[in-house]
Amino acid sequence: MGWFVEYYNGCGLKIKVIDKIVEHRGIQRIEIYQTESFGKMLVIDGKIQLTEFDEAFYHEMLVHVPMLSHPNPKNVLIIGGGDGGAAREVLKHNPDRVVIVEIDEKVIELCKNYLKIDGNALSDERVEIVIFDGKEFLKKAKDFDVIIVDSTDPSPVSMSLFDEEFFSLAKDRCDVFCCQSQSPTIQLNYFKEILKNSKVFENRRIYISYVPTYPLGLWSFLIAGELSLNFKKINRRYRKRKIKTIYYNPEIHISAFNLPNWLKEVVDDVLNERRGRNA
Ligand code: SPD
Repeated sequence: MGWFVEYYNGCGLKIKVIDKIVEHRGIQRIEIYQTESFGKMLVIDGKIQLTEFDEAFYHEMLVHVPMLSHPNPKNVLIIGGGDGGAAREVLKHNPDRVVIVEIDEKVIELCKNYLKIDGNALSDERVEIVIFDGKEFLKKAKDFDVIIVDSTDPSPVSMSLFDEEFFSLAKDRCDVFCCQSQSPTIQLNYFKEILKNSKVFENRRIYISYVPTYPLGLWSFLIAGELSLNFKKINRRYRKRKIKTIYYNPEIHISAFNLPNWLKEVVDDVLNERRGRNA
């Protein structure tokens, strides 16, 4: 069929597509493609959200780092995540209840029918799906053990999930919070904004992962709350919960917090409210 190209600041990723499986234009433009090398691919508003080839690299790191930071996560909130990949990973921890708050019901419908990466999580009886704005939901929400934000890139639809008010609401409603925080290499402004806006969390930390089909391959996550970076503890929980993963392991969990010097400097500058080299 041709090539799909995702453009970022001054460069782009070009992926050979065989077929467009479905497209819907509503509050977001949702497309699902069959690619030549990466299986099916979900694109929202022109940005790759996942490919079958590497979605686990992202979802496992987004989910297992916060879930294993908690001693007993039974009640979990996912904001976004309408494709069901994050819920699939959360269910591996045997929670009592998982609430997915997704603003765009078409994401759920199309992913359930055409993408099918959720491992039936979207139909699991422990999973409750609420079609609503994530921030508005939080205003009235009760407490969760873990809140995970699996959002799209900042856009008019998702922007409210990245501001100070959102982080402040989230802080009051969970023990452990985690969100995706964009590419620190090619989306540095977004990355710094997220870090800055989350200052309500006293002990927030950044960790990174490799996701080949995301901008420049290096992806970041922000985690906050009651954290533990003790390898023995994380490893014990991973084994006790009998988690099976293809990317995540407790060694990677700990090492993901070791940032390269340039990124450490950016993070330190924001945390200390300094105007650094990269301001
Ligand atoms: N451009 C990459 C944005 C990735 C964040 N969202 C991914 C959603 C997959 N569940």
